Amino acid sequence: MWRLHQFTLCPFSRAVRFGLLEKGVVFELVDCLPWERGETLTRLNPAAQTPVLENGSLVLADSTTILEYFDETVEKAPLVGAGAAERAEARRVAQWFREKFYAEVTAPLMRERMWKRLVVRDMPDGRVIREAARACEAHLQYAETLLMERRWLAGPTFGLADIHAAAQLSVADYLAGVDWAGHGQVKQWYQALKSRPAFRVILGERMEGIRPPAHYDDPDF
Ligand SMILES: N[C@@H](CCC(=O)N[C@@H](CS)C(=O)NCC(=O)O)C(=O)O
Repeated sequence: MWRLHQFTLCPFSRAVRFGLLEKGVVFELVDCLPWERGETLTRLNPAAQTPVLENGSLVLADSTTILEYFDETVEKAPLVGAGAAERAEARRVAQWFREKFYAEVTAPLMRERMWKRLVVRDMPDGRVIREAARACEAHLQYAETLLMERRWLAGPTFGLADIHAAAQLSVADYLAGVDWAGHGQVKQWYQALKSRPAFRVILGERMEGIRPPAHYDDPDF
């Protein structure tokens, strides 16, 4: 049985869970907080980062590596398109959200509204939150332009880019960092994601000590 070492508000773990559930892979969750530098996580992944997926002696770390492994080994629900150009676009948009959106939006929000609250019991820095909100607005605008000409973020079919974007956006939204107003196309796309059973499982979970806004898991937000 696959075991996924993760925590509820880790966007990279969410991406892996979303992909595995879409593909019908059976796994169990092992909750762990990377900042605790636990013995098991550090042994499995010397980088001491979540997510890590293990099955006996096989250990996979890093969300991209894990999702690629399953895209190569499980035929159901392919995550990147059939043609080389389609695959390149899926990877480009996925990386945009995994790296750029994470650095400018998700990571600052996690530090200010999750880590400070749960670990160091400090107040969030309003300046950092406002900067993350400005960055989020620019990313939503970019997604809006992509979705003007496509059904899904990287093309006509759901896949890797949607998974990484949904994972990052859902954590930012949980931490009250997303203003959806004025982004009709993105809202429509996110509504379609919210109706997917795999994503609903993820949205149904709560991180102890932090409550999301009321609209968070509402399909008609
Ligand atoms: N490139 C990795 C990034 C994983 C990552 O940064 N995970 C965060 C939690 S969401 C973490 O473990 N941070 C602790 C650290 O970097 O020390 C991936 O895509 O899986």
